[in-house]
Amino acid sequence: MKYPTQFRFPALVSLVIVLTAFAGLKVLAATPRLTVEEVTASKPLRDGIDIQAGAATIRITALREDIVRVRIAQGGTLPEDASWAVLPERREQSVDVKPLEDVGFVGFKTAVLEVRVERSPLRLLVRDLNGNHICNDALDNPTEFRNGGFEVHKQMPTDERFYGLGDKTGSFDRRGQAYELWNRDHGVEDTADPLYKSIPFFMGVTGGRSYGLFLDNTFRTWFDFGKQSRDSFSFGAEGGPLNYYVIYGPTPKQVVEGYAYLTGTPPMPPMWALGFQQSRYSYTPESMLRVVADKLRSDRIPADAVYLDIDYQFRNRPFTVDPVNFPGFPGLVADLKKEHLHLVTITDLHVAHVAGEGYMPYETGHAGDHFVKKADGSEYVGIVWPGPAVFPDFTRAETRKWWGGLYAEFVKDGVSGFWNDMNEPSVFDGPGMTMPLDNIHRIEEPGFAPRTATHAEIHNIVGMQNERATFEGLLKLRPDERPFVLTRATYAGGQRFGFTWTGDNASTWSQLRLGTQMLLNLGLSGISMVGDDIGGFGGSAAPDLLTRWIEIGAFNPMYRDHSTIGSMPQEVWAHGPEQEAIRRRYIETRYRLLPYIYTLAEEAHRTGLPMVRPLFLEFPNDFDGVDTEFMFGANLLVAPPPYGEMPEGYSVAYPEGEWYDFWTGAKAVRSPGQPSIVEVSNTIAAGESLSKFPPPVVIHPGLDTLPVYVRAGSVVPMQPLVQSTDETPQGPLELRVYPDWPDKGARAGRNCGGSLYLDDGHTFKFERGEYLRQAFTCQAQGREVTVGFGARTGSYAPWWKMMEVVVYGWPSAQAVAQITGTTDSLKTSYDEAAHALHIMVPDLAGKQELRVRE
Ligand code: MIG
Repeated sequence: MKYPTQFRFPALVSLVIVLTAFAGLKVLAATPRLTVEEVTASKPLRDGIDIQAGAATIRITALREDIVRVRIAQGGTLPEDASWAVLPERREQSVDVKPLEDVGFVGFKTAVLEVRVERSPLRLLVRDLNGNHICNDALDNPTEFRNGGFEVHKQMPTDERFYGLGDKTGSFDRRGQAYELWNRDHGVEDTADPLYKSIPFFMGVTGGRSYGLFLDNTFRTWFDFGKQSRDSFSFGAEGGPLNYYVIYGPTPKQVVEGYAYLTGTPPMPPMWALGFQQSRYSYTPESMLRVVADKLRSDRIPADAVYLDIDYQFRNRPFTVDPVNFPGFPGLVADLKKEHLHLVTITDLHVAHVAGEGYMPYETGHAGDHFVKKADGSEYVGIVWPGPAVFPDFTRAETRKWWGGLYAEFVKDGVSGFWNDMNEPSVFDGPGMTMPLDNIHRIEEPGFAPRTATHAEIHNIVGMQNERATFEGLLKLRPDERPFVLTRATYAGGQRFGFTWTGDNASTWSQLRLGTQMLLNLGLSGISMVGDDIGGFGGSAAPDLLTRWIEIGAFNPMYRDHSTIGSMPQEVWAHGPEQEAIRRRYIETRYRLLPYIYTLAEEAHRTGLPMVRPLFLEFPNDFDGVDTEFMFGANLLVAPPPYGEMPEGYSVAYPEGEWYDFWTGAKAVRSPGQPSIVEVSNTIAAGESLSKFPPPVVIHPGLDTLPVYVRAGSVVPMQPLVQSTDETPQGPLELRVYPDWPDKGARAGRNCGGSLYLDDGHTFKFERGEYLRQAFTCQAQGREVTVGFGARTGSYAPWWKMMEVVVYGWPSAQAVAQITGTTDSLKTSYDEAAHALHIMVPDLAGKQELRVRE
């Protein structure tokens, strides 16, 4: 896409000098072009294969049975094996393979994959052991180096769908779209590209098989999923190594897990970061923030954090506080703490270029030689919020250490979290709104050979290394507190350092819808801790829009209301008591669900599985196109109106199995043989009429109802309402049991279950055993439900003394509940409207069983 159309070389490996002339003007460049066309020699390795293709060198290795790494170089040696994204210990890991050799191909087999390199023309085929296509080079000229970069073409089956690539817009399924990866400060729009993040990882899903492909290259890269060609997709980079990983599923969850294996998982967040957060660009002077904090409390809007944007600073200079508008900053932080509100402040990376005024970030940064240089070696100065500014050279370990130290005073004042904005980096007067591509960065970093690098190479990782510097600095300043860092720009692997949001969206219904797609694809790209600006950043949210957004955001990983300066107020109470009451109810639900949500955050930390998931992640055989509904964890299905502003009803695409309405406890109305819209459109043959299907159930949720369903076969832990995560819940832990009642004739319903994870919510004691983990099961049979309590592990003491088990789908008030092995019947109560049987049990921490029968 970046280059003139290719002509093919009939020859074998050919190093061709192409003289490119532009529009009949003078010859501009002599461009070496290398196509990799034939295996000329090969040598099996313990863990892969080395291949010579004329002048080109190829090494393919198996890091795991299901992860293959491909490296291709134009010359005789492979480039340095260093990465900002892939953990060093993963790159050192590999497995033994079985070599393959045949007249037509060379390659190897792992326990699950076959890697074939066809000799001539040279093509790389990755297949499963049944010979199914996983990811194959295109027939035509699959690998090509040119203009200092490269492009790779792969076959694209007609039914392959593509997901991932981080925060890209355009469409949920990337097929038919082309994207550029180049971190850019640009507002979110339906098709805006590139945006703030570069995650060169995608997932291909075909039928029941999926794989991931991660191109670990920090230069400007691009991905074309069939915009230019009907039967092949392609990716490439402007420079840097041709180095990619193929991660086999076959399930999408295995792909996500494999990608997390390579690039890491999110840290365990402080629990408060999962609470409700109120932000706005323009909480200044400090009295404004106090009003917001007081109002959150007096209106009983549960909340955990408030934010200060750039205007709390003195002349927008990072690490300063405006003495006029914020005269008593430590006092402000302390007062907020008394109200159980954490303060997050913005600290942009652009250090004001002010010498001789005692502005320490500049003085110490300059003295320590910490700033990015121009090509001529002088300090680069660009205009951003503070005016002329310099930029820390975050690819130096020393510079990151210095940057981390800048937080000392804010940390001492009690600021809880930090927000790294503008780190694409955004430069108002720079070429393309960033710094010149020939600016000089220094790589002085464990695992890398020390060298200088151009901005063209480093650009896409500036945000990630900024976020990392903040994260590591906070860890050093507060070794036993989990950092909270919020970054706008990042690169693959950035999930290891904290949270991100989707940037400057706008207050429109279409952006509410787009936000869900962006969060889903970010989650598939390893970036689990995500949110969008609730209510929209740009523009002013209409009352109903803000309400819906607050409803949906309750089921997103990060839950932050944020808006721009000069827009209408967008706080929860902004549109009067009626709207506020609805909004409060959803924020309360968020807090009631915290045990479930925190358990999801721990799962993300442990496995890399995202908290919000597209339906196909949980139900891989179907629903890969559904992009308005999503799963919050494995058990909750959130089905917002697809077009919020339209009054028409809609039909929910229910995945297989039974579903309960989360709000009413009723079984979702979907009689057997009643397919959803998606099923109808997937199963109906051309020319067939829809009338052979019963009409789908159409729902008309009012503004106060966000349809949320619970998967039959799940146990969802909840807690009594609190106003912040500082508050210890009073009362029992609630365990909502949604049995999967057996079909008529079947002996027993499917097993069901759930889990609970808890710890102190802010230290690292969980790594030393101070956590609480428990698994639950449930089984329904006849008129009987058995709830299993697994043996609890970890030494963290629970806040509850009792558990309230709520069995949904229970037919009547008649019930006998007993803990197996005891003869006492427990007291039960019946909620007829919800068909829910409530049973109070003591805290069951050992391996125990609760039996309920009619
Ligand atoms: O050029 O700091 O995305 O959240 O409020 C705008 C002011 C700079 C962009 C961020 C937005 C933030 C705003 N910032």
